[in-house]
Amino acid sequence: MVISSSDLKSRLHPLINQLADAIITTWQENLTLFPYQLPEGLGYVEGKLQGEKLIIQNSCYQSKQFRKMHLELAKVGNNLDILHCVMFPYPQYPLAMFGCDIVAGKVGISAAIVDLSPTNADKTLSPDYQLLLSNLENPTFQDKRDLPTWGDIFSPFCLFIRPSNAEEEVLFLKRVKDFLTIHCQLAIKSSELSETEKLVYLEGQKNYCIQQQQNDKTRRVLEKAFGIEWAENYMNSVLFDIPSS
Ligand code: BLA
Repeated sequence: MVISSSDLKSRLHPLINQLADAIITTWQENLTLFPYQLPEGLGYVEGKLQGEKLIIQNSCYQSKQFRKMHLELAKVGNNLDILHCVMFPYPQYPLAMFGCDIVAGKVGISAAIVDLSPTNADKTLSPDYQLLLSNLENPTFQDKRDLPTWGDIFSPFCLFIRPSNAEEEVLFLKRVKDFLTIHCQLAIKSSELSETEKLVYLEGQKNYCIQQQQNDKTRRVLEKAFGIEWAENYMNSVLFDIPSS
């Protein structure tokens, strides 16, 4: 049986389902979207090497300010549901990287992370991001998680939690929407940098991708279903492709 994309979405954890809708809606409301062509054969993939079947469903767009806006939904057997989202700005705009990852297991969500990560020379969010983010309501979450060492790319506003209950899931969803809206609004207002400044942001994005590629937890899930080489290629060309210009 061929499982269509809408079927996959409805079979995922409700927070993932709602967040996927919220991301696409926020993009549509704020930006003019154009399709982004992922490498051949990597839009929808199913894999099964050992154990459980992994289904991956990608949606990918671009806009004036963003080279690539990627939303990925994945299901590993009946055990693991995943949402992954990254927005790669064109480096000529002085924008942060939006990133979000949710991992839900049988007993609920184990990891929910969202950040607007700086890619400028001093790896600090610009004052406009800082002001808007500081002005948001900032609820406390009971179970904050520690970042791995490669997570030095994230900003002080990074939220990494294990939601403790349904209320915290809703609060996380709200915070992701707020981060996204701020990001899209700053994107619309941003003007282009000089060639030299652009190179700094390009370097920052490369560093972001290099660090994210070190996430062994992501790599292991992909390797188990598709093999080492496939996982390496997927991490380098779909999840965290290093921009060339
Ligand atoms: C953690 N990511 C994880 C975990 C799994 C995945 C299984 C462990 C969950 C846990 O510790 O509770 C798996 N994530 C995936 C897979 C994909 C994915 C298979 O996206 C894609 C197919 N990861 C991102 C982005 C961020 C991110 C954009 O893709 C942040 C903006 C963060 N994921 C992230 C972090 C961890 C994680 C920080 C915890 C890693 C650790 O504790 O070592």
